[in-house]
Amino acid sequence: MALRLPRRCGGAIALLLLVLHFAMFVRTSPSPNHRDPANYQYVRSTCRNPIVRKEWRTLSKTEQLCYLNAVQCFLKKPAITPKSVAPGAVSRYDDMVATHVAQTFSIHYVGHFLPWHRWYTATYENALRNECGYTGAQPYWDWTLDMPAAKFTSAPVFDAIYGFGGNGPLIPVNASNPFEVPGRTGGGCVEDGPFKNMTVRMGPQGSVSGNPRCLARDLSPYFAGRYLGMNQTQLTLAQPDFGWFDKVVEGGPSFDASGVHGGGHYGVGGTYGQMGDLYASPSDPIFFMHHANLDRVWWSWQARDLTKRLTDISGPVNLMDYSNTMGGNVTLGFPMTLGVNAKNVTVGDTMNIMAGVLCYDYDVLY
Ligand SMILES: *[C@@H]1O[C@H](CO)[C@@H](O)[C@H](O)[C@H]1NC(C)=O
Ligand SMILES: *[C@@H]1O[C@H](CO)[C@@H](O)[C@H](O)[C@H]1NC(C)=O
Ligand SMILES: *[C@@H]1O[C@H](CO)[C@@H](O)[C@H](O)[C@H]1NC(C)=O
Ligand SMILES: *[C@@H]1O[C@H](CO)[C@@H](O)[C@H](O)[C@H]1NC(C)=O
Ligand SMILES: *[C@@H]1O[C@H](CO)[C@@H](O)[C@H](O)[C@H]1NC(C)=O
Ligand SMILES: [Cu+2]
Repeated sequence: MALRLPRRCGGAIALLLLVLHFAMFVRTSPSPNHRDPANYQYVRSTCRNPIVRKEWRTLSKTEQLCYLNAVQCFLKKPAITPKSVAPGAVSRYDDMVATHVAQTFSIHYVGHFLPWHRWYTATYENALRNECGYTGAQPYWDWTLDMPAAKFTSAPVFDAIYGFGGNGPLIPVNASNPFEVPGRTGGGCVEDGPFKNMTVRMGPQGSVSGNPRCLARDLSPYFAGRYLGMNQTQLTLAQPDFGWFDKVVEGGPSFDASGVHGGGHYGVGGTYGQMGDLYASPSDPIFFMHHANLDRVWWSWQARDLTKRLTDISGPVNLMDYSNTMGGNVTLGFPMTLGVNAKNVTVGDTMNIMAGVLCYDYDVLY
């Protein structure tokens, strides 16, 4: 399907959006700390006009198509990763997935999990803007609005025209993947929407040699219902320090000990969908919608006590090393890389979404 190209992407509807945006504030009363003008001055030291990330369903239809169209463009741009690094990378989109695949075990269940994924999502947002003419900000998917479980599959993000398409057909679990995500309902190739014919190349597992296959989804409303509700989100936000906050976001590796992070990955990806693949999960464009919301959870948590939380970082340098037997904790100076996709930064560079290398805001916080 040729995605219907909106006549113009950006500008004309800004006024209407401003009005909608304002109406939303009045309705949901965001956390007072964040909107406190004194605090705002303090946060926005170098970022005068942050782009504002909004929830998918609050975008106009034109804005939604402009975003989806920019993703299609990025899927067609030629890769820049050297063949020696990722021989199978064909598109710029593959470049992004390849860097995640290659670093899988050094960016999850570590102290810099949230900082790395903040920089990763912002880099994707910048790429859509700088390389594909997108003029908006990265939207986010507030899954708490699609709860309870019975409402999950009708979430606006799964819309076939103004969304990322829906589930794949049901494929029974077999011996090739014994990890049956509870409540899974799909597993086959996505059957509708703009990414129906998308070619996924990176993965499975650590492979970057190129394994062309379809984009698959395996929705589990049950799993999503268990971990993506306001109850789990509030539990996350109630954590006293970054160490606990990060642990509750990431949860444990078992399905029964998930957090909001795993809730989105397995709720969408199940057993056979890419979102459920720890390595190649960014292959599904919905990944960035989910991670923008996780980032919003983190920023919501930070904004409740900026004085302390703009610099609060801890957690292991090494995978799952929560008792520090293999090494120490991550600190603000800890280096992070996205390969060819962005310049190298430190954890400290990513703590404030409105300073230094970052310059975006959220319309509404938790
Ligand atoms: C997918 O590809 C098939 C065959 O090339 C084509 O008929 C179909 O319209 C395409 N669908 C989309 C959504 O692009
Ligand atoms: C198991 O299912 C996967 C996913 O559909 C499929 O690719 C694979 O061929 C199946 N394996 C067997 C042994 O049936
Ligand atoms: C949140 O609600 C869901 C759905 O009722 C439930 O399965 C889950 O255990 C609850 N989580 C918490 C932390 O209370
Ligand atoms: C690492 O951070 C955790 C909190 O995330 C803390 O409990 C622990 O004492 C720290 N370990 C070291 C060696 O500083
Ligand atoms: C960025 O960091 C990576 C990993 O440490 C390193 O290999 C690379 O050379 C660095 N790039 C630059 C431009 O410093
Ligand atoms: Cu990840």
